[in-house]
Amino acid sequence: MPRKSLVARLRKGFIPLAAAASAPLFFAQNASANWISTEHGGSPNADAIHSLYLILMITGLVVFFLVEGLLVYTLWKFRAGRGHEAQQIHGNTKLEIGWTGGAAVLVIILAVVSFFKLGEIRDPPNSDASGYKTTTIAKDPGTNQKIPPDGKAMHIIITAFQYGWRFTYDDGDPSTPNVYAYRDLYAPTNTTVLLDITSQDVIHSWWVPQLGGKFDAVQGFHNWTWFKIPASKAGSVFRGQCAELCGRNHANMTLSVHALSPADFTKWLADKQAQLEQAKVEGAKQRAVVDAGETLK
Ligand SMILES: [Cu+2]
Repeated sequence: MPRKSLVARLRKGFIPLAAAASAPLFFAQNASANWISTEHGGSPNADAIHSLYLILMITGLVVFFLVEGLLVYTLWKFRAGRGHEAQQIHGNTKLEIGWTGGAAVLVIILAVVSFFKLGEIRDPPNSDASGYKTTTIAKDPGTNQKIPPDGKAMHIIITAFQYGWRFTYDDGDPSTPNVYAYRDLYAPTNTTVLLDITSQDVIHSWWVPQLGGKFDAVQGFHNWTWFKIPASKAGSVFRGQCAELCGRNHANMTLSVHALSPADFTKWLADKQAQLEQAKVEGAKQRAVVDAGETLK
């Protein structure tokens, strides 16, 4: 086979091959997220991440089109033509100082804007008066914990494990048992929820894109973050996924955050509490059977 036709064939085959390889991406909606920016809408920290992302991306695009546009213009303007060669231009001190200084100023501006935005992303606001009842949070020194200005929030302990999530609703009262749930986290709107993230085995990572950034779950260590779902999102479900490869079932380590109005949440919590109490009673009955020496059916 002549060499030329092989190259031509490869070239011909490349486009359909590339198209076929990238086509599945269009069906993986979660992989494409928001197409060009981050997911948001469930919590002010996610919104702040999104707006910072847009500021950086738009600035980057403006610089890109400015530089590439100037390059294309220069290629066209100083090109070779009939009767003259392409112009060869070397060195322009003013211009070089200009674009070096300009780029440095731009980087400084972006850094300052990012630091201002960091507060919105990291610092939890106060709960609303219409939110679910909050408890005073005792600050955990030696961690990255941030607490709202009034020191109050709802406290949920997230324990990741191979392969799931346990959510413990800490009511701040050591004399009553805490309600807990797996995989589905129910949360009240208008309420600042502080998340205390840890793991009971390997490293996992908490990530619900619409509710904010990603946080590692590490055994023996506590990572803190927060969310505050607006009232308009009551009834919404936010999907999440472990974002740290943690073993063979990592892909199945999904979770859902269900937003409920504070009234609905109070009801949910009471129902869950009753279910757990009932399970304890049933457990005690089964234990009594075993203790009596009978066989469990
Ligand atoms: Cu995982």
